[in-house]
Amino acid sequence: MRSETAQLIKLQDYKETPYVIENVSLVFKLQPEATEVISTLTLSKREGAEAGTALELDGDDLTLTSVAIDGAALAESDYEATPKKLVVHAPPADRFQLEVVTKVNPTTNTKLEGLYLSQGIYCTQCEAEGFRRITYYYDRPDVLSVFTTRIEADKASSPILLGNGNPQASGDIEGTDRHFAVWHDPHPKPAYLFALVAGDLACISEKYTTASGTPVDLNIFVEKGNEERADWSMDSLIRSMRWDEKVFGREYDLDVFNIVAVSAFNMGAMENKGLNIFNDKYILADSDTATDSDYEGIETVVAHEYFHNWTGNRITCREWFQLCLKEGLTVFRDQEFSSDERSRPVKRIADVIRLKSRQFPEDQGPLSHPVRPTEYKEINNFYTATVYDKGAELVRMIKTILGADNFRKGMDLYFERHDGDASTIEDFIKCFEDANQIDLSHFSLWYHQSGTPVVKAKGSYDEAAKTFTLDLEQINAPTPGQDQKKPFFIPIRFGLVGPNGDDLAYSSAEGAQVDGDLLCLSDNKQTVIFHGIGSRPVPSLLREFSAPVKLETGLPREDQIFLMRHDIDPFNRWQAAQTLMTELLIELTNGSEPTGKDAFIEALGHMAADENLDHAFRGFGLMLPSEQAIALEIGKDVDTDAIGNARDAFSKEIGVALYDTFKRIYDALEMPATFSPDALSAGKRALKLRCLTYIAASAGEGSAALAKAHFDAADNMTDRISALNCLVKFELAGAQEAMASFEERHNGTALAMDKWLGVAASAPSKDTIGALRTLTEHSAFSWDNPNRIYALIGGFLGGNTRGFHAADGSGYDYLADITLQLDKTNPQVASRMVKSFGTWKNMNADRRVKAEAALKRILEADQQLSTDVKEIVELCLD
Ligand code: B3K
Ligand code: ZN
Repeated sequence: MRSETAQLIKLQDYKETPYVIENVSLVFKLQPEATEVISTLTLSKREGAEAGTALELDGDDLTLTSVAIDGAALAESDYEATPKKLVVHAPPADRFQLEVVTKVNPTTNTKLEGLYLSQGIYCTQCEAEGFRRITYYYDRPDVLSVFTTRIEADKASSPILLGNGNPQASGDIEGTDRHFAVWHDPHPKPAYLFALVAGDLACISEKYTTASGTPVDLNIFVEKGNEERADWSMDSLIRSMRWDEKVFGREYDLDVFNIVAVSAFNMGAMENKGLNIFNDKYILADSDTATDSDYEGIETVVAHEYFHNWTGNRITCREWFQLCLKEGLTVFRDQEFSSDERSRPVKRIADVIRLKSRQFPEDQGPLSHPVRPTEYKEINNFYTATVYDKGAELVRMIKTILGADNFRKGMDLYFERHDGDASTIEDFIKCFEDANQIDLSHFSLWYHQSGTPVVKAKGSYDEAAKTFTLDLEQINAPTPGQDQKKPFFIPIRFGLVGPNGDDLAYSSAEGAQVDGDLLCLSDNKQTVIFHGIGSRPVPSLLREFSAPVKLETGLPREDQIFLMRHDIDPFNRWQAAQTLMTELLIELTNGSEPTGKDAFIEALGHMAADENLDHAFRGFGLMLPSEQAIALEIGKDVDTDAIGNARDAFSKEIGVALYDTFKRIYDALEMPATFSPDALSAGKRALKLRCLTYIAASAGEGSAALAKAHFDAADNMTDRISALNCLVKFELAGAQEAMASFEERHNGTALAMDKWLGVAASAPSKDTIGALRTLTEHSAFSWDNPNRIYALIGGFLGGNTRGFHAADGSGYDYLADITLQLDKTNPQVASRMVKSFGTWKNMNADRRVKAEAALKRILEADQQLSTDVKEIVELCLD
């Protein structure tokens, strides 16, 4: 083991800086291999700090050229400079100017953090701690300052020069073939929101007028030739801006809003003030290369980054422990936006699927942490589903508990009270409390206590007394670092469904806080008695998924089927189908023949064919839980082969039993002649393709031909890639030919080929790892671009459960190799991949032995591990 021990950062150690940075002036002399950065900071001593206190600025991998104070170069004894910090031992005055010159190399910056080159375009990524890779600074979110940026670059290769804020000046640099631009951002901001871009880019533009009449220039910059593929993003941006005015009363606050799409980017996008930088996957779309879910993803991410302008930028975080303050809230806002733009119930189902598939596993394993953690080693490891998606659920619960109007009052107060602040979760909660004279202290536990509560519910009807009794219990198992748990405050939306499918009214309720259709569980055990219930109800609990818990109702299968058919809450109709499928699949995995299977399949056919339901909803209704979801539900001693085989057999059985229904729906769904990504068309495609998948799974006569014909006739990526996936997954005739034809058609279009890599990575194979190694040699793949790695390696880890968890340990070994290799160039990407080990403790003994050995091999490897990877591996082994 050659790695250094990284420092544990603790929330309790938070201290303000002794100096404030009043303003920052930056000059970038861009050169591919040696960019000079001249930073002039106006600093003043914070009130209360001792005069002459040392100034300690953060750095990472920096080379100092010079340092001066108020125009005079410092003597060597006055300061200490290392790649990681700059310390001025005793600044001479309470207010002074510090001028620091550093040199950085954008070309060799493979971490894609700080200033780097992506396909000849200079760009930056500073969140969380990338600014310190550009210049020495107080690189922390609570130091806000006004930035002015001058960018100088070669005119021919970088005709476009972009910075934060508003453009102030531009021109040629006399006597050279270079030019400059000056950008000024009047809004004080932390360094993580700094950005610059320089390159040869094309752009599409629109004019926007805010609700109060201020004009804003909107521009989306893309690589030349991609202009038309940015139209959907522009449309999404304009709709987001309007929506935020209407729903949250928030307007944009600069003269320009620029978005730039780059191809090499570690995550989805970044909300830099006035200059969002995006992974091109979340900007570029046309029907030939993007699927319906890509269009949806673009709409969501464009909205998300835009919404950060208020929740994140104008009100930022005091320190990174408060990350959920901006991320959870902004995810909630983007979810609401998409719900308003599309179908609310369908969006809710999609969001819950995402939560359960990403956050629940995290919370059930060694990587579990609170939505607001209290310690970390590498902050980049905490941009997690827990912080983002569970964080959004907590905001949603506040809205559920308070009601829409009171929620809005709290949000209004938050914007009014904290505009310009670096805030905390406590500040946020206090706004809802103060605006509504309510105590949310018990509710707040959700931010601090990790783990997914299990809620058990058992109902009994007393016909004579006309009462319905609901026994509720919450079980909170220990999670890493939290052995003792307190009960959560859990809002449960509910209905008591009567025999004809309508909700039954109750005359009174006792035993818990109950108001209308909302019941709040606040203790470990509570019994609620509803009076005045005329007939035996079936309880429909946790409607709209009103809290991020695992609900166990123990309802008999016929009651679940009843809810699946009759519940007025669409979410719970879907959930009833999912619960049944999961139960049946677990029994099938264990080798038993479940009861009620045929009745369930029949009900599924009804749901699929029910014309009163949204197409997209019907598509979701037909979706079998993923292999990972079943594994998570089983929870321990998991055999992934048994799960995969059971799931294949069950989907075949459903396909055979409902073949006629699926074929009828498939044939009847006519698609418009021209492609449109709107929700209705996307929903129709989703339903049609779900039917095709079952038809393909049935392996009946004509299945392969139908899937191949669908592939051949496809005039859009959604149809093409789904049909290809059917052919490959079910190993149908024509699969290889279709793979070749897709490759021929899309070779050279990286984002389209990513999908091909994904299908190939999840294909059944006798030698999965051999196939993966061959794919890494394919011209469509590159180790230098995160999107390619996420497509191929991520496609394997997430989409090929049997391959990754292969009993011989080959998948685990491969991941260990990949992690060690990637860690040398891009630790963030390596860490993201190695997180797939997070569920290893749920596996059966043989697999556990192999996974543990692979994890230990990473830790003991003869190479310097990044903090990113080391922290995850250590947590996994803990
Ligand atoms: N705030 C960025 C994520 C930054 C990740 C740094 N490792 C994008 C977003 O959540 O909007
Ligand atoms: Zn965000």
